[in-house]
Amino acid sequence: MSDKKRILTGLKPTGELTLGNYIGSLSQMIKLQDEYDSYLFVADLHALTIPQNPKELHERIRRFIAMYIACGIDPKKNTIYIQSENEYIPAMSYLLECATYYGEASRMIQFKEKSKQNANFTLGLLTYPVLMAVDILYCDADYVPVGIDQKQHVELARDIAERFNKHYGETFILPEPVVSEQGIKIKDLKDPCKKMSKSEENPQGVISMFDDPEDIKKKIMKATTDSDNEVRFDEENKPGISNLLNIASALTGKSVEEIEKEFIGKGYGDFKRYVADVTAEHISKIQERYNELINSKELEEILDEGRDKTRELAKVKFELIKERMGVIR
Ligand code: LTN
Repeated sequence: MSDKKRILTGLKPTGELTLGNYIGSLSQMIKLQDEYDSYLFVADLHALTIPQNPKELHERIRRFIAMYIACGIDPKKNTIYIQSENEYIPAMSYLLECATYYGEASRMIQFKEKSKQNANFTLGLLTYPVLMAVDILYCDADYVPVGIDQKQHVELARDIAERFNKHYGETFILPEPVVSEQGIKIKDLKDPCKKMSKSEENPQGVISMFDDPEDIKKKIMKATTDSDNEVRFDEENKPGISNLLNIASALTGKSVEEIEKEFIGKGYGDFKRYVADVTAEHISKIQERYNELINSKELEEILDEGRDKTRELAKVKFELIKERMGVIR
C-alpha cells in the first residue's frame, strides 16, 4: 500500500472540455498526481440528475476519459474509472441517504438553484450530494480538489461521515475540500471579463479541446483586445491581452514577463499569431494522443483496471457499512 495521502475528484460528463478547463483545473490535477495517490473518475450517475440524451452521454463518458489522459493525466499515477461501473456506489448511497437529513440535502445551494430552474426536478437532484459523499468516503479520500461551487457538497460528506462515525463507530475518514485559489482563470476570447465556459452560446470566444487547429488559430486572431498595441500584462485595463499572455505562458512554460519582452516594439498582429500558433500546436498534439486512445485496447485496459480495483475497495466498505447498520443476515 502506498503511504501517500489520497486525493479524489469526479468530473461530470456534461458540456465539452475547453482550453479553460485544461489550463485552469486539469493542470492542477496533473501537478498533484506526483505527490498523491490520485483517484479520478467520470461521475456519469451524477449527470443523470438532469435530463440527458442517452447516446450522447454514452459517447461523452469515453471522450472525457480519453481527453483527460491525452492532456497528461497519467494512468500509472491515477486510478481512473467510470462511476456507474461500480455498483457498490449507488448501493452505499441508499444506506447513507438513511443517515442524511432531508433538511441538510434540501439546503444545498446547487439543489435550490437547479430545482428552481425545472419544476419537474427528480429525486436524484436531491440525493446528488449523498451519492457524492459515497464517491469520496468509500475509498477513504483525504483531499478532494473541487471548484468553489462543490465545496459545500464536500463539507456535507464530512458531516455525514462524522455523524456516522459517532453513531455507528469509526467507519470513514473525514475528507477535506481543496479549492484552488491561485489557478489561472482563462477568460472568454470575445468577452475577456468573463470566464471561458463550456456552456457559453457564442463559440467564437471559447476554445474546445476538440476544435480543429485551424479554427483555434482563427478564434485567437479574432480575440477582443484593446487599441494601444502594446503587449503588456494589465488585467484591469488590458483584459484581452492579459488573457492571451496567460494562455501563452501556461502552454509554453515561459513566464509572462519573458513573453512581454519578446514582443517589445512589435504589434498585436505578431503577438496574436504567436499565441495562435502555440495554442494550435499544443492542442493538436493532445488531439493526436486522443485519437490514438479513443478506440484503443489501452483505454479498455485502463478502465478495466480502475473498475476492478475500486469495486474491491468499495465492496469492503459496503459490507462494513451494512454490518455497522445491522443489515446483515
Ligand atoms: N459534483 C461534481 C462531480 C463529482 C465529484 C464527486 C467531485 C461527483 N462526485 C466526488 C469530487 C468528488 C461536479 O459537478 N463537478
